[in-house]
Amino acid sequence: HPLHPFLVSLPKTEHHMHLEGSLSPELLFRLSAKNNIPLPSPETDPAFSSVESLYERYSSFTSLDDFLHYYYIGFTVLVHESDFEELAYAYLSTQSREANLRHAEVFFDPQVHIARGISIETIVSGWESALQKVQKEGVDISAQLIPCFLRHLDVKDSERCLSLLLSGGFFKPPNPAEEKPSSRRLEGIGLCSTELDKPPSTWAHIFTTAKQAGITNTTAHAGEEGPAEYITAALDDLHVTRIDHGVSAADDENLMDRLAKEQVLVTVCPVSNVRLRVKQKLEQVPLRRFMEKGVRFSLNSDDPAYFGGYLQSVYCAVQEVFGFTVAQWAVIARNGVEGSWCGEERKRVLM
Ligand code: ES4
Ligand code: ZN
Repeated sequence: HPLHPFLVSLPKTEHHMHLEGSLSPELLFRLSAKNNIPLPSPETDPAFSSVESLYERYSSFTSLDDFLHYYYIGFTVLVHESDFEELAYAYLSTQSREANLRHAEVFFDPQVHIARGISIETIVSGWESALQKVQKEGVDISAQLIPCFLRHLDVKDSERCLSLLLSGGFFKPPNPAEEKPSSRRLEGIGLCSTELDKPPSTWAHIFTTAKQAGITNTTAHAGEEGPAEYITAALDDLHVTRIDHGVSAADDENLMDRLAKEQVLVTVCPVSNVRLRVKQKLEQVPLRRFMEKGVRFSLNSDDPAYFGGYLQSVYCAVQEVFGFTVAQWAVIARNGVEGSWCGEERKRVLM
């Protein structure tokens, strides 16, 4: 494509990538061996016969829950701080070089790790080491880690997790004298996993408690498999400042107006939507409607190791189908910076 070199060099932000979703089958098998963590036997599930057969299985997910089954098996091999560091380093280092990624906000699911006896500190420390290593190599990238509460577990589990996050001081600057935007170990919270029959209102008190504790950056997966009503509920009941996925918004004209008026950033994951059969084809992801309506969106890879590609391949797939102009790409890039949680100083550098 004639715009290909432009699209590669375009400075990018990514706001919707799950750290555990960057665990490749290669690293899954390697960590399984290193940490002595058995995977399902090939007799139980032939997908685990080889790296190739696992990739093959990943290419035919039938739903969000079908994917989440494999995604949570992947978690089991992540044990040591160095495992999380390796995972984070691979993402930050590769994406800054391959896609000119300049700012990343990366999700993780603490509840599943806590249930396995892995502390939040282990994950956050591994992440911080990886970011420092990449920055020491001279890469100009900023990045934040965002814990997500999980809807497939009882909300009481989210309550326990929030308590651990707050008592662990993760939302405070390591040095209180240095309080400024983006100086905390964790910069916000999210909500993800299964969406159907899990209305956002169930998590309202979690988000209220978080706000009272000074957490202002909040987001939720809404309108992926769920209806537009769940997006409205996330805005009204959780008071989130961002919406993850949000593709169902296109079914509700009033909601589209509201998202545009309130300048809510929608973190769209077009390739993920096709892989999880939220949409049959890329063409059906409502990017053109969003663009025409002035609904701000960023483009994201979601779970790149599971959905067939990292951020650059998402940009290329979108360009192939939607054929945006250079001016439209500039709008997408600018909205991504505007909607980031990196603080005004960093935003000025990225603009
Ligand atoms: C996710 Cl694609 C998707 N949707 C909801 N929750 C998730 N967690 C990881 N990937
Ligand atoms: Zn997601």
